[in-house]
Amino acid sequence: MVVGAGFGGMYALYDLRRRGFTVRVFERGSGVGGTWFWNRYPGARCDIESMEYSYSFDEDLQQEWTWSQRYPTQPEILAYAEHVADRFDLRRHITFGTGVGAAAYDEGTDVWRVTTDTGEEVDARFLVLATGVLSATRVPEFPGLERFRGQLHHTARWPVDGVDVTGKRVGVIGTGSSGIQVVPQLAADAARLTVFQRTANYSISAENDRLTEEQIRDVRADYPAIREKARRSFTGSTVPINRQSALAVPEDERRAQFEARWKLGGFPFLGSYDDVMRDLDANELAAEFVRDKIRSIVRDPAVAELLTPDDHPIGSKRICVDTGYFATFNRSNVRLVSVRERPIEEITETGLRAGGEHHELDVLVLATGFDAMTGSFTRIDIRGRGGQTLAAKWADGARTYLGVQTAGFPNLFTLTGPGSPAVLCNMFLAIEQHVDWVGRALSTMREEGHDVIEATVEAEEQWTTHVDEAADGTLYKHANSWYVGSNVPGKARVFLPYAGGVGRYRKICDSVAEDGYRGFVLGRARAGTPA
Ligand code: N01
Repeated sequence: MVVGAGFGGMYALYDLRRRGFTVRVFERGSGVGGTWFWNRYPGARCDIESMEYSYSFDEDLQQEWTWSQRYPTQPEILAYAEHVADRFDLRRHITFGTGVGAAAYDEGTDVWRVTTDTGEEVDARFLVLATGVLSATRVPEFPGLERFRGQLHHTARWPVDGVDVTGKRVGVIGTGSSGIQVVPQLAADAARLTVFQRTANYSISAENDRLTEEQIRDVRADYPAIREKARRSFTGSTVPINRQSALAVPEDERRAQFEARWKLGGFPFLGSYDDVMRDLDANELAAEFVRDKIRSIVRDPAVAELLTPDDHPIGSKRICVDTGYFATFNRSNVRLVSVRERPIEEITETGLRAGGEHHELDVLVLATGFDAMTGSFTRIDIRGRGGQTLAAKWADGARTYLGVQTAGFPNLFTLTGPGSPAVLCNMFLAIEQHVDWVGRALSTMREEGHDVIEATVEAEEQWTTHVDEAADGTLYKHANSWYVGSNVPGKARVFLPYAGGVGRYRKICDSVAEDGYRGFVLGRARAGTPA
């Protein structure tokens, strides 16, 4: 059984089916696409380039699908998901409109008993959670939120029919990637837009453009090599990191390099120099360059100052990629309110009170993020050996082996889970690698007469320590972010992704498989395959 029909679940279905397994998928939404099904807010767009943010498993698919822009919009990515579902006839195995509420491992039969929120009970030998790592939405407990009589929308639960803000008074809480994307779009239509910012964020201009026929042709001609290069790279991208130190070059040369990377747009800016993500002094040089950009774009110096991040290294929180975000604050209908200086006191029937001032609002948008990396797993009542819940096991921080399994939960796979590099790279690359690894494991087990696989406690402990140490070589721990769970009150502060590099991670996973699934115990189920 696969839970979720986003890009992870779709590929898991495709791959396990072609390996001869019987697969059933449950999907909460009414269609495929996962993240791109739910995040329909205006301006939603991927921050990885389209020609790379796509499946590589089928050469015809990647040769035939034509992306229109360098950074694809949500509607285009959703259309791609639907195309893939049709092309590979995936829908007939997917039950839509059905979430999975609980799953319990029966130690007597080695079967997962899964209960859906429509009351169906289904047994499965293997349970693959493709529930996404940025899908469990987070709504802060603002006093009075339930009283608000206007329209209230979380960016990741945006209505299918859209929201018409023409002539309306709109408030947005949150200035992460979602807020930074939605703000310019809402500002264009709203009568008044108020942005409630707690932490100023770094954002790099996307420099998005339409793809030319020549660009598409060049990538297609070299697709297999490009994909392979990305798989073996550190960041999952083909744009190289400049191997020089930012501290070792003269100032004018450094400025020219930052400027060139800024013009390139998006994530590659962080690869301007080798040590930007590893050395605080090098990082500060890159951060100051971006702060200068903000000051040069935003006309009101006081607003520019509020928008200028100064409390965390650049890139230590997931860097944002925007289209016209900072310039939006030059519009006369847009106001920035620092809720750090003027904390949100309450939501009222007609708006929001912050720092003693009441803001009348017709529409309130929560761009407040997710219980990232663990929430979509722990919100399901998953019970492994001895009835232990996954939520309880991970209460002090997620512990996994390779990000793909956790001890005490046999035959349960957490696609792109905590302890894997997924969110630090191109999610498609991460998904394909995990699904291929799981599929290969299940095929090998079948050939060898095994049908139970479980990570050992020792392997899990070693991996969890390794994940923590890998982050020590970076600046990620210097920020409060969803990478460390600090955006969710009460969540253990643990660095969740694997920061040791995508290529290295792949090698480790491959070597574990080649070594007879080192760190896993393989065995035989106590009862036959469930019907
Ligand atoms: O969520 P976030 P997101 N009072 O957690 C604020 C991916 N993504 O949905 O920083 C006031 O980053 C919070 O403030 P602070 C991408 O990986 C990708 O924007 O905690 N404010 C912050 O400003 C991304 O990193 C794309 O002080 C409150 C914001 O809400 C990840 O998803 C697009 C608050 C939350 O920012 C998450 O991004 C969108 C409170 N009580 C998302 N609580 C692209 O591909 C929270 N905030 C481009």
